[in-house]
Amino acid sequence: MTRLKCAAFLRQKDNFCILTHADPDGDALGSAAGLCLGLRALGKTAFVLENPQTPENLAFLCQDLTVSAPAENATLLTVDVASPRIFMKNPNFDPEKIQLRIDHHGRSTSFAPLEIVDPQMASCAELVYDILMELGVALTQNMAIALYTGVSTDTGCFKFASTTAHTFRVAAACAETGANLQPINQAMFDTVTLGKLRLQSWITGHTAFYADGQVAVCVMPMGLAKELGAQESEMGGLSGFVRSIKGVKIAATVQVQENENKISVRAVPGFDAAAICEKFGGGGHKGAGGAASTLTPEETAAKLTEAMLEQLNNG
Ligand SMILES: [Mn+2]
Repeated sequence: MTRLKCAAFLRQKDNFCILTHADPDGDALGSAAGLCLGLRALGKTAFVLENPQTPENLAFLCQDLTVSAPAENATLLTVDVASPRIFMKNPNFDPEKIQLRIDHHGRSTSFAPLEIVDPQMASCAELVYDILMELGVALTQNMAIALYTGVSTDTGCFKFASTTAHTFRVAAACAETGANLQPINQAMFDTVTLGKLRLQSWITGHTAFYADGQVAVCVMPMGLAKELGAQESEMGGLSGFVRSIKGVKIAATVQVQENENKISVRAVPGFDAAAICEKFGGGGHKGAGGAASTLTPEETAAKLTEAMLEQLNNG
């Protein structure tokens, strides 16, 4: 689906309810908020469906835009959702009723009758921006704050290889609204909670290194966050911390949970994190991927390490 056709669809419909994914990140929530505000600016009725896993530091994005359940006649659409496996954990929507998927994940599983998926976009927020421009929406400061949060967080503050000229153009358009973007940068990239620091400290003592330190895997036992006085929500992005250790090309964390093990993989350019995650039915981007494994933690770590070493040697 082109941007033009997507804009035509949105113009024609009304009563939108925007869905994000499980463990929503800045891009999911920023894209949802930006799109919601943009649709409202066109005179439409639009809401973001409440995501119970919204982290505290991102709660400001959709604060005044949410509903707990979609209206009967709602037009359901998703942003940044790569697969039905990661639908948000709000039981009040019917996945069969999703009409449109807006996404930027190259490796993904189709689930909606209408889809616009552009893997050239470093963030879903960039695609939302393009669609809003196609719709003739004038960017407001609130929209800019939402979209900038999506763009900046999905690119690690414009550091990832996925960052393009388009990414900077969208960020520039956000800045041109006069919105104060510095607090977002400070909150997202220049602030670390004590809980997260404790988790990182634990990781430094419990990471296994392979292939001369090029591959690193850290298995985090169930209840670790609680034990360290950290929040579950502070466990996001820890694979990126492991990846930042000098010499590491491919890093993974395994979070042992009640019914499954949550896998997160990060890779430097030249390697493919998503390909590793696909072995567990997950997906993502080359730089970052995720999956869930129902094997035991030991089996998960063994299979994961094998896939990472294979990627290191053949990727
Ligand atoms: Mn994204």
